[in-house]
Amino acid sequence: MPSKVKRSGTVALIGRPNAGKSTLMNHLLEEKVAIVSDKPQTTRHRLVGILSEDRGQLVFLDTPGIHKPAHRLNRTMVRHATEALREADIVCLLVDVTERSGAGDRFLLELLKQVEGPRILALNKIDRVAKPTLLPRIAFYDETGLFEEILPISARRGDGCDLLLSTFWERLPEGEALYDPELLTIHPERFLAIERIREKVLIQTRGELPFTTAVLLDRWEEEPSGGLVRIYASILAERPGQKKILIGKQGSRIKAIGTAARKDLEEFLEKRVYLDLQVKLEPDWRESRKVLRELDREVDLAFETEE
Ligand SMILES: Nc1nc2c(ncn2[C@@H]2O[C@H](COP(=O)(O)OP(=O)(O)OP(=O)(O)O)[C@@H](O)[C@H]2O)c(=O)[nH]1
Ligand SMILES: [Mg+2]
Repeated sequence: MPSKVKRSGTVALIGRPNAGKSTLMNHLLEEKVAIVSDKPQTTRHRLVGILSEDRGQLVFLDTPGIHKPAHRLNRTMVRHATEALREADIVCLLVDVTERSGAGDRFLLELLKQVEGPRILALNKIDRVAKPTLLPRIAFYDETGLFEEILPISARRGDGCDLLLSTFWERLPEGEALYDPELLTIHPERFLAIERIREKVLIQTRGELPFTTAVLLDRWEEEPSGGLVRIYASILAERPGQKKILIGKQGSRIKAIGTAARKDLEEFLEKRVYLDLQVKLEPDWRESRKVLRELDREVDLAFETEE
């Protein structure tokens, strides 16, 4: 009997910062690949998440939120997103329905006009608004004529996500898997580990620090027995005041970050973890080619930081 035709391709998750792209990817994969926080500009690279089933392979491209870039770091972030948008077989725009639409959304709609493949709109965070408020939103996007489907979802709770997933599968091109079906992602464990540390920094600093921190891996040592891994990393602060916030009173904040990160990493790596975190002052690191290159080193992406 001839084997059934398989489908395989990429779906780019695009949107403004904080729209819920990473939450959606993790939910659809049923695994945490991307870190999530309530601060905008959490995702800084193009992240690959792979969903393999008998019917084929769906490869998600989670992207940084599209915004007006003010630093070299941000220009690279936005470039990762626009490249994913152009390369993907399907583009899914996520819109946070709790936010008013504005110039940023109009810019995204303009970008979407350049896309040749199917465009899907996911109106996210419907758990936070009353249903009738969605209707004018749906009508507005419908009138643009850009979208094959407009689906209200809650990436956090999962509402509407099954339907969204079938919408993707139906539109995927025919073809063989792009990646080994055993893989969940293509990023190295080390990159995913330092991202998890950065997530704890974002969570623990809440309203006090915006998105100006980065985590650099200094050393990663595994014991030959494999039971323990020693991770040495630096948290970068742009200004002395930020360094103080990160360290906290008598080191309380950095200690809390370290404890939360170590617990998370032990579960993730399934090993005992010794974690050494240092806070380093690195003024203007968002403009520094050297720092940005170092940050990119672990991601294992083909992209280069902007020269
Ligand atoms: N109430 C609610 N919150 C959500 C939903 N989806 C995501 N969030 C929250 O929105 C915030 C941002 O989520 P992320 O997944 O990090 O958003 P993102 O689009 O990846 O953001 P960037 O990477 O910064 O561009 C987090 O606090 C999420 O928990 C949702 O469906 N409902
Ligand atoms: Mg994200």
